[in-house]
Amino acid sequence: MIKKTMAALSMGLLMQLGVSCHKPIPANLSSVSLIPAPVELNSSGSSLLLDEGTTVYVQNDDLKGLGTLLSEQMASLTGLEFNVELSKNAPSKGIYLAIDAEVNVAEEAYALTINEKVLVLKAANPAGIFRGIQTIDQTIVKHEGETTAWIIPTGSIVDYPQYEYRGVMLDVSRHFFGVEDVKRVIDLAANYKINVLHLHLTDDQGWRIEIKSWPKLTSVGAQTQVGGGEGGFYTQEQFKEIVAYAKERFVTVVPEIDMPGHTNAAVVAYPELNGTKKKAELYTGTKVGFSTLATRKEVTYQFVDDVIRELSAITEGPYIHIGGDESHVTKEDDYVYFINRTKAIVKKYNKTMVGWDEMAHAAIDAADVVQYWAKDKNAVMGVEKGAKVLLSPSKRMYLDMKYDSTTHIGLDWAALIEVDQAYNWDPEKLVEGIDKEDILGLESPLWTETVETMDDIEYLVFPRLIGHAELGWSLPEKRDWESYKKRLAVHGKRLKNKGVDFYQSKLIPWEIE
Ligand code: TNX
Repeated sequence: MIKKTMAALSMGLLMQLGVSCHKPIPANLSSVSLIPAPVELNSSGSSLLLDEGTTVYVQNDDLKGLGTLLSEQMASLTGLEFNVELSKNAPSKGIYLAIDAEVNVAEEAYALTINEKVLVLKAANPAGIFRGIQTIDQTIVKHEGETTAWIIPTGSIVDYPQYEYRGVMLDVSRHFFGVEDVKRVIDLAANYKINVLHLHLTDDQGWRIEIKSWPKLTSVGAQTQVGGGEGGFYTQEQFKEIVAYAKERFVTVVPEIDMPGHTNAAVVAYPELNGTKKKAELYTGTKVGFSTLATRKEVTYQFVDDVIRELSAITEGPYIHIGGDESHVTKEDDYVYFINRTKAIVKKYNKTMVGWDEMAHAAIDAADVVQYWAKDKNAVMGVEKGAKVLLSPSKRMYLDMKYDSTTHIGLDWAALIEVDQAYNWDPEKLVEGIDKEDILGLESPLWTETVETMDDIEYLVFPRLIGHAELGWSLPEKRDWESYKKRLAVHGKRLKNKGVDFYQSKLIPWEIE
């Protein structure tokens, strides 16, 4: 009797203190489907319960935005609401985000420890916290017992990326996509720890970025797109909005002005820049390699200087991409002359020059980045000149390639790229003569000749980008197709919840309900 009273009393006391008396649900952190696979993970077999009372604490004001972001991501997954509060010290209960200089194995590294009461996410900088938040989001499991509960399995994770540059490219020239579409791409990609958005801003079919000193680039050059639609462009304010949005998600925007080829839209606007004898007209087809700037005229370098100056001023990241691909009507020595002069201009504005692999023919060096897409020889030449390589092998990473011969959009000139073809390869072993230390990272380009809507984007990007994200982040020994396809299967539900119109490959045992 006395015992019972005591028990009731202490129970009452606990309730008064607001301590819930649930028994932790056993769970296994190792069987959670994390993509990219983390470097180190230990499971301790129990779980932390998430409910309306769970608070996200942040160590300082600078982390408030990230705390809010986590609470929003968790809310959209669970339907629960989570408060965000400031707390200098780790709380005894809840979720805690804190800066810790010792989590410094690599840039973007983070450490996660989860017990039955508290989850602590630590990183040396906010970028690491952001990556860790994406992991937390993926560890949340819906437990369906007598009642449904949202839990996070207990254990610990220490994680960091293999490559510092993990990008996705969107061609907004062949078909234009507005600011909201671009933001959605950033959000979806950032969930998988992608940290670069490359915008292919100019091409034969349209010039998509306002340049104040050369206004006809957009008033004339942005008026159409592939198929004859109305095209469009970003004002500098809109571009800054994209850069700021990306920055909040620790994504760097890399703007590309494709030159000296792929410049039909520019030379229609300013015929004095035209390096061919033919009069240029607005173009809505899909051929490549017919246009060039006048590489030996000074006005061209005034143009390049103005464009790079204005673009650099609104680009926060270190990179400016100058294109340099498929300049089929530019003579080789004119091409080299053009790249060399452009390199000096990019340098003058304190940016790092990136260019497609043909650029390796010019006088490039350790300050530059060569983006491998077509030719091993070019990429190796770039490395021999000291440049870093960004890997975008068209046979593995081109998101505009069809999945199989029945895919309703996309091209097939490089390959048919099923989900396994996109995933099952090793960046370090791709090209003989290019080793891990030569590789800056990986990037998945989406060219949009056949891509007209956000649904089209989603269909070609997902799920292949998710596999590329793992290639760029995870250790080679943690990557395995059999494991990956089971983990990806679970992400089907997540993609569906976010309304992503992804390709439901038959190779994946999707768990979509
Ligand atoms: C090649 S990749 C191109 C693009 C096209 C793409 C279509 C590269 C540097 N140039 O201009 O859009 O193929 O797949």
